[in-house]
Amino acid sequence: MRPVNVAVAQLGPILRSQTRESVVTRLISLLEQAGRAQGQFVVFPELALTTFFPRWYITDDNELDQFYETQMPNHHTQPLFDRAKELGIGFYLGYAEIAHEDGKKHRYNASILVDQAGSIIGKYRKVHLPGHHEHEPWRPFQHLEKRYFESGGEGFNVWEMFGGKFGMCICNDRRWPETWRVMGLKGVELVALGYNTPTHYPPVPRHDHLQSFHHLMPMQAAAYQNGTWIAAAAKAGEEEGCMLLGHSCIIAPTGEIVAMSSTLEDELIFANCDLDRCLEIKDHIFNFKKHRQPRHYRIISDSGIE
Ligand code: CDV
Repeated sequence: MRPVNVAVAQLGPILRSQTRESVVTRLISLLEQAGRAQGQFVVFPELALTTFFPRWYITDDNELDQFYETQMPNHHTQPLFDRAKELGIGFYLGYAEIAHEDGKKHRYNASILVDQAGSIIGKYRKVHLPGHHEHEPWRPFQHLEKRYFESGGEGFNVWEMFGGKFGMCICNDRRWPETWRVMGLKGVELVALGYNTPTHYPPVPRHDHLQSFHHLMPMQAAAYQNGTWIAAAAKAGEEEGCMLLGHSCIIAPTGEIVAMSSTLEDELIFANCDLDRCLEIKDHIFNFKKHRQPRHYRIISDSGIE
């Protein structure tokens, strides 16, 4: 057995007026609650330090920059790292990143894996950016991720943690089978992810009632098809007039949901995830070495859409 006591820390809404200090205080409170319940690894949502700012068209770069971190940890988030280290808890955290690389300023929707000693051991930059690039006034709210972020260049990796292989992705990535299969091929055993999913999808509003189904169905399939645990944390509830899906969850390698949030507020859910259970799938029904037929899959990576 390789058990890891995983806690998913769902967040309720974060208003635009709320300070980083007040948000980090909420994160620390959830971390401490997780610690009291013997949690070893805590998963926070996507863009967990701010409101979901891509819902606004912001033309002033200085105003936009307020939502990003230029360093991690920084003076706002250091107390979270310090408390996690004291409690011996690892965590996943999503945030907006400004990076200065090749003499240029880059913006990413990023996440990190922090080990029990408080060190960042992994960084991920969101690959699948949903939404649009230009202001679309017909929408009740914008989804300007394509304007405010670049797609990450490092792809989907896995890192050694808790004696297993941990991976990361962010929100829209969870809908793409390729996200999971790449990590699956790298032997992933637990994937942490955060999300901000509006329950209203302006381009196809007839799917609004399916938001929870379209959130759970690809992750349950992915957990099963790749033999991995999945821990998914929502930013939930009505945030600045936009309702965000809850249903934070932990999914077993069998595809079964073993824990799910029941509010749209700050809430913790737990599962004791035995990483050895991944072998029930990886060694048998989805034994890649024995059963995959990659020669028939080339179009997926070679050419994409013709
Ligand atoms: N933050 C996201 O990536 N949200 C998208 C919405 C816009 C569809 C999602 O896939 O949940």
